[in-house]
Amino acid sequence: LKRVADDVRTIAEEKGHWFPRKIGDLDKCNHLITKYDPDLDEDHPGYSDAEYRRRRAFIAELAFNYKQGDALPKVDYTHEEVATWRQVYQTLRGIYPTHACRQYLETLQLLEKDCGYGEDSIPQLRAISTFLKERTGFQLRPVAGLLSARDFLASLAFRVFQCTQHIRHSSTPMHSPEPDCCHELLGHIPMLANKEFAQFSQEIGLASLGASDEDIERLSTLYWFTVEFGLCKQDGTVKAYGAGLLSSYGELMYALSNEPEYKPFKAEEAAVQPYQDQTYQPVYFVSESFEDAKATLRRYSLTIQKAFSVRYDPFTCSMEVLDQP
Ligand code: HBI
Ligand code: FE
Repeated sequence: LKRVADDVRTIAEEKGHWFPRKIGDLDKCNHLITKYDPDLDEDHPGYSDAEYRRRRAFIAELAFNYKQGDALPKVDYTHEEVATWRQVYQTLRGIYPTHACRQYLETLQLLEKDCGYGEDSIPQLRAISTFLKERTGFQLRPVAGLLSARDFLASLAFRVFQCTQHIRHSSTPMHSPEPDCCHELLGHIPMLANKEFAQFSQEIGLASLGASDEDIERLSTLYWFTVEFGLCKQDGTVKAYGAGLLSSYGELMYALSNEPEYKPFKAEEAAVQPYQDQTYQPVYFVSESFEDAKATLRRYSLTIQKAFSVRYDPFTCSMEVLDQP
């Protein structure tokens, strides 16, 4: 039942990489990276917990069976899972007012008011997807774990966010080596509910379609230092807008302390900066403002060289491919 990450190489590669042309093609953008899988990684906190692994397999199966357009699966979370969520929610919620950017705080409040966000239950993807669709046109689809950068970025081009539905192991509520619902729902969703942010997320996605492996690597590194670990200046202080920070109490405190190195955000530099996925980042990029981060990312996306350009048609949920040789 395991989907092993494999680098699919086809004859199409000679003409450029395959990419999804219509939203239903996202059913094929399902290549998982098994680096942090609880069944395969001995260092995963759930590795020696058979019950946790059974639960993970059950939730993974919901994602494997999902087809574009299906109703999003609901998960009946256990007491233990909700207790982990509560601990994460309470701890992080307390520092958001001082550590999170304004845009994040605004949409988090809306999610609390209109979308069941709170410490007492784990919000369901179905309700969140409906909420997002009304606000920014983004929708969710369930995914079993860490996706290949190419597949993950391609989904963004369709304003689809691939979202895990399981929760981290209860022994490590403040840390997860892989994405889980705390990371997605507290880190990514509030930002995707912001119109500006939704737009540049889609633009990174559009730039990735059919791009070379080297460009995918640069785009995903840029994604890492912005969407995941970005900081920006606001009212004279530095605030977090990156999802990896907003879903990790320890790293959020650290990132806004005087320990790490700050660099002014420049896309060309961030796109090739080596990064850390095992521990806190030694370097963060700080943009002059949220708007500046957006404009800089957009400018960079437009520099990616391809033999064609794409435009998303929201009426048919498909890509128009232009200037194809
Ligand atoms: N997969 N499920 C999932 N969630 C992410 O946030 C994610 C991913 N794959 C790659 C990725 N993020 C990024 O770090 C970039 O490589 C695009
Ligand atoms: Fe993420």
